[in-house]
Amino acid sequence: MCPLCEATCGLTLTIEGTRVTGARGDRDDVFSRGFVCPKGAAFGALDGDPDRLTRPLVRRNGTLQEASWEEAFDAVAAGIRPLVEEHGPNAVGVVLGNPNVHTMAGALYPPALLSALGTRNLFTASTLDQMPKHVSGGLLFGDPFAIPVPDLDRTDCLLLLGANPLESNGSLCTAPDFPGRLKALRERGGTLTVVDPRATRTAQLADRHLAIRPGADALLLAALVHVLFEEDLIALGRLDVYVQGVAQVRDAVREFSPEAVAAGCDLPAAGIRELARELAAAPTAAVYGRIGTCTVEFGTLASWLVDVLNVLTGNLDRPGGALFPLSATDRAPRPAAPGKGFRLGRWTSRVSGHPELKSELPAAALAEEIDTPGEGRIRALVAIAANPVLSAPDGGRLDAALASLDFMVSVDPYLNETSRHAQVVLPPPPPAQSAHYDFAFNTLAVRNQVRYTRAAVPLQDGGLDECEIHARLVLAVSGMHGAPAHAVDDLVIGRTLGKAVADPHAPVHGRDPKELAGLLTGETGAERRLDLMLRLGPYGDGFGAQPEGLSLDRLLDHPHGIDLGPLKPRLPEVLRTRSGRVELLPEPVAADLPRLRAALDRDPLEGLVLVGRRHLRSNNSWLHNVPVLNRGSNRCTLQIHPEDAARAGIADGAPVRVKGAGGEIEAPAEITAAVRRGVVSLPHGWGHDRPGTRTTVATAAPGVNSNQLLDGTLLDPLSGTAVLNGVPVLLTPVDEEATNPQATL
Ligand SMILES: Nc1nc2c(c(=O)[nH]1)N[C@H]1C(S)=C(S)[C@@H](COP(=O)(O)OP(=O)(O)OC[C@H]3O[C@@H](n4cnc5c(=O)[nH]c(N)nc54)[C@H](O)[C@@H]3O)O[C@H]1N2
Ligand SMILES: Nc1nc2c(c(=O)[nH]1)N[C@H]1C(S)=C(S)[C@@H](COP(=O)(O)OP(=O)(O)OC[C@H]3O[C@@H](n4cnc5c(=O)[nH]c(N)nc54)[C@H](O)[C@@H]3O)O[C@H]1N2
Ligand code: SF4
Ligand SMILES: [Mo]
Repeated sequence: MCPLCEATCGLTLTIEGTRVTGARGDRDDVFSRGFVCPKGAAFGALDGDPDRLTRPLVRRNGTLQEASWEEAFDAVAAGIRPLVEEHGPNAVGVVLGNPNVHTMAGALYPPALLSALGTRNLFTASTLDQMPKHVSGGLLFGDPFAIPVPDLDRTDCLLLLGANPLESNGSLCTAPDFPGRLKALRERGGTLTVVDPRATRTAQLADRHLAIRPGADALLLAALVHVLFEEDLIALGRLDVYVQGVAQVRDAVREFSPEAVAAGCDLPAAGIRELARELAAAPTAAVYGRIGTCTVEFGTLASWLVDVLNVLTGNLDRPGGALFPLSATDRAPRPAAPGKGFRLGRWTSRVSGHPELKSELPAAALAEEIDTPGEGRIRALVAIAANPVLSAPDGGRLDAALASLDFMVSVDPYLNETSRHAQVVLPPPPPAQSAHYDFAFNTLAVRNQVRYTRAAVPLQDGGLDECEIHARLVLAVSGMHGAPAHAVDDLVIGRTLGKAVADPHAPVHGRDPKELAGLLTGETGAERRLDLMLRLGPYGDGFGAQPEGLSLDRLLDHPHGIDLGPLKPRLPEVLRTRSGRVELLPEPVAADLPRLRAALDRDPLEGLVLVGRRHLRSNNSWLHNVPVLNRGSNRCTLQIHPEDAARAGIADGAPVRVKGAGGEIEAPAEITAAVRRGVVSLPHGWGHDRPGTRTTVATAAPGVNSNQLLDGTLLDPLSGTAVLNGVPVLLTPVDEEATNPQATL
């Protein structure tokens, strides 16, 4: 299984000895059916990258040196425990990066790590990404993981905002061959509308491309809702009995007429009305918003409005609309009942008072939590699969903050911009040497299915499976340093079974947990846990209650996976709100709406704003070290519209100085009408020119870090998500600076 993006394609590898010499799409895979993209095809080169660390590193006399695993974990225990004992649990921060959703270890062990540490200082990539969707799902449905997925294969009408699946291969919508699925939508007569300030490859595929002003999606979406009410197009259908707050939403969007938002969006009012009518009239329709609607000023409001539109058009939870997947390791469905609801801000961050979300604090606040003196300061950091020096705002400040820590441990295969600060680096083996199961993405997939593969290549001498690395890390930071790794798994298994046998809805109610634990199969702790989750899950064998049901053994008999069918309606059983209904206008959202109303009266910015972009052969900050992926069109250029370039006196290819609140960087201009006027675009994840790293290829063509333009203060307040798109910047042509320092735009 390819671990490189959310599409989760099955791969067929060619292996010579222990080396992966080829990778192609697995034609028999029940879900991806042979699809592969250039990244997946480069799996062998990535897997065999000579810059990958193969041994742990421990800092001695200031330099990182290879060490044994025993020495490395001893150093972790010695580095962390005394700090916790002296300064309390919050002295240790935890940073979880994106690849944790692609590894089994990242799904299974961080909860144990966090409970062992007891820290409130958790930072993840979610607050640079999808936290607004969690907040919206949490408030509307009572469960932050209840994220509706557009039913790509059956919808008649797709409104896609701020996503570019032709480059990203999709996000919060796991769909191998997303491009093919969009083409199929058009071929069966469906319509595709893309909202994006850039004329992306996805936009080029659409019936309609709306080149919106960055940051204005919440205005556009509010206007669509407005039209539905104004023109009497609300049709909840079977949702009617499950939804409360419809009339309140009508009042809330009263001021957001298409005419009122047209200037802010820079879109014609008539087109907005037409789009609303089309959504309402389509037999089925799905609204789907991603990065460009999340990492913006009104990220949560936009994410909420996406869900509201799906509800008001009756498309939530119906085939062809937006549905909740049911993955094989989800909790088995049970009778609907009111839940506990979702609360935000149960505590706040120390320095800026940012509210907690899902027990996390904003990634943009990590640096200040380290470098601001005082009680409760972060003194040690555990970073797992994270490169926040490049991926979070103001990498320069974070870089300095990391250097000031008393202790840091990184679980990372590379010595890069972030891990170079660690006292201990624990490198996981390459993906071919790791088992793979998509715990996260199966809950976001356009089709229910389940696939598991064991490591394709045996673990090489000296390597340690990432699950074992995580387990031993948990033991090292708790009082159990030196205990066998399986102790962590045994603990989790015991606890889960204890709960299951006490649960009257569980198939194992009343049975003996020890007996059940003895029935688990699997060669590793992680496999036994997977077996447990599958057997207790919605398709499971219930330890004998459903003899035909799923178990690890059954799954191993199907190396290309098992198809579990199309998505099905799940309301009301998914709801966990206190009311037991969809709460359409949650109080925190209502309280944030005045901010959006104020935007109606705001004059659009005169100058330029920055947006990001992704390239098919890139992946955040860490694929630039693979030669076949780091060349050709995959370059760190500043895209600018020809008219804006002419006004600023910028020539194609010439270096441009870009200034933002957090700093300035220099990148070559790429003049292209693919970005709208008033917008410039830089990709993120570049800037590999810091000393002390070991990424030879990336360092040779380093690019610049777009996040250096941010100072970390711009956040979507409800979700703590950094504003990464629609950020004001100033440009100066570098060549002209000497003669005319005022030539800025
Ligand atoms: N300006 C701007 N900034 C952005 C974004 C944007 O659109 N614009 N996007 C944001 C988004 S959506 C995200 S998700 C974040 C991502 O930001 P991060 O979570 O920091 O992720 P990556 O840049 O992917 O870095 C991942 C790290 O994991 C390591 N790694 C790779 N494979 C493994 C593995 O198997 N195990 C372990 N332990 N480590 C591994 C890599 O070497 C790298 O150090 O960036 C965000 N930053
Ligand atoms: N090739 C590749 N694939 C990846 C990744 C990668 O780095 N490279 N990263 C992975 C990760 S971690 C994630 S989260 C996903 C993200 O997957 P997507 O959400 O599809 O992300 P992007 O490709 O960045 O597309 C975001 C689009 O939003 C547009 N945009 C910017 N500002 C606005 C705005 O204000 N409004 C609107 N409507 N649009 C706006 C941008 O121009 C861009 O085209 O991709 C994943 N897949
Ligand atoms: S689309 Fe994503 S999962 Fe599929 S091969 Fe490409 S990188 Fe891998
Ligand atoms: Mo992401």
